[in-house]
Amino acid sequence: MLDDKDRIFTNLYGFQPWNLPSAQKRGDWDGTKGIMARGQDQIIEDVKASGLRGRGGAGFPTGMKWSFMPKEPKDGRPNFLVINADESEPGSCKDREIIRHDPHKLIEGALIAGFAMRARAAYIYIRGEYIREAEVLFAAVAEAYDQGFIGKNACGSGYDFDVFVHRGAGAYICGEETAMLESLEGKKGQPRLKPPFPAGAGLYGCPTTVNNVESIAVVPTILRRGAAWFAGIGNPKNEGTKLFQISGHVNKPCVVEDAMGIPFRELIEKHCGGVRGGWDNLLAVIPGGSSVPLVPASQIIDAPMDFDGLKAVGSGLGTAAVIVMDKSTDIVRAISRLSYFYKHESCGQCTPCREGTGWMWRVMERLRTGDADISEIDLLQEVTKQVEGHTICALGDAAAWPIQGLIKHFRPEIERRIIERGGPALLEAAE
Ligand code: L3W
Ligand code: SF4
Repeated sequence: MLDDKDRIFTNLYGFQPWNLPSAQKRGDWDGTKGIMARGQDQIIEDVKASGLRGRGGAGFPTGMKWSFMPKEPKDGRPNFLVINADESEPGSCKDREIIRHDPHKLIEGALIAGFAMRARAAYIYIRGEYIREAEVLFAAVAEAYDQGFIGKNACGSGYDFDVFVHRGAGAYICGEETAMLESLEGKKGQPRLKPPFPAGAGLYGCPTTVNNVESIAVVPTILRRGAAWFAGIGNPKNEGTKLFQISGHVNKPCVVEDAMGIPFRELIEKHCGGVRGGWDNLLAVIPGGSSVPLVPASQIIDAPMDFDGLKAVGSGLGTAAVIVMDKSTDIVRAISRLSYFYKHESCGQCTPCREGTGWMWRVMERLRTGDADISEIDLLQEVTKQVEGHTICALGDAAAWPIQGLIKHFRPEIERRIIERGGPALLEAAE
């Protein structure tokens, strides 16, 4: 579906060095000063026209987000850009590839995005476990400073712009944008209530935009090749190219760039050599990282892999971390494991999440072994509804949705285990 000439991440597999001379041969930092000379408002208009939507999971329109930033500093407060490289969503591993092999796309994007939003600096918050990636990023930032691409008079534009790399310490919740701001400020990484959104009060109370690595890294290419080029790829309201990260029961798991909206079957056939054991062996897919509901085989096969196409089948694109499960999967166990993950990563700040995630995991474990009452399936469903939408951040929703998806699509499998095990209700009935 995507022509090779339309690929943005031409060094995704690291066949060439990541360093500056090699990045420049791939086109990075080419005419950056000229792009900046178009002016801040024009850059934001171009990004809006490209249709780019945030690549960190929520799909919020990037140009619109940038336009929320004040054009003049208020009360002497500078604007900031924060780049979310705390990639921790189970299944997600695309930002890692960008940083490993194409870090200059990210740094150039940081300058252009930061300039457009009148930001004085960008903070790249990188996941603590990404040790080698952080080393590459520190070295690439140093190269960019040495060449005068960032720092004082960046690229000879007359604009001063700093880039700081900040390493996280291993907490999933610090990928939530306001927890990230707390963590950057040196505090415990706990999400803030929104509103105010970061554009109103973000880092140190200053106007801040938080964008995902991929969202920022595609910006220089969009501005070089034109908004219309990017908008011409994919489907309406779901434009552009996208990094898909396909793991699980396919013949060749990979990270690959293709057009938004590519049908699921085509994505898997073209890049992964098909499903392990053939298409009849497909059980279900989690198409967007662990926070989105699973989709059974029959509904995913022809689905367009974009925000709206996956919403239509009751799920979401998320980060496009596609987890493929064949019929050998213990689906109840798989979702129970995710429940454990969310219980473990809850920051504990709000009661429905702190208590609910532990409660949901414990019931999920009983459903896994069959040691539950049939009525607990509905009770669990009810508890997920009490957690969903009643918490400070989206982690509560993320813990609820996979369970809702499991009950919706695999209820007979849950019931089978309880019946075979002779759960409490059945025992009572027999007495
Ligand atoms: C100003 C308004 N700004 C929204 C901004 C907001 C944020 C962005 C999207 O969660 C999801 C989550 C994960 N004025 C605004 C406004 N904004 N309204 O727009 O906001 P929101 O609340 O829709 O989403 P979020 O809180 O950013 C992101 C899901 O993505 N996810 C992925 C997680 C990915 C990772 C990773 O490893 N990269 O953790 C997968 O599904 O669960 O639902 O910037 O401030 N009126
Ligand atoms: Fe913390 Fe969970 Fe509340 Fe988010 S929903 S703030 S992770 S307790």
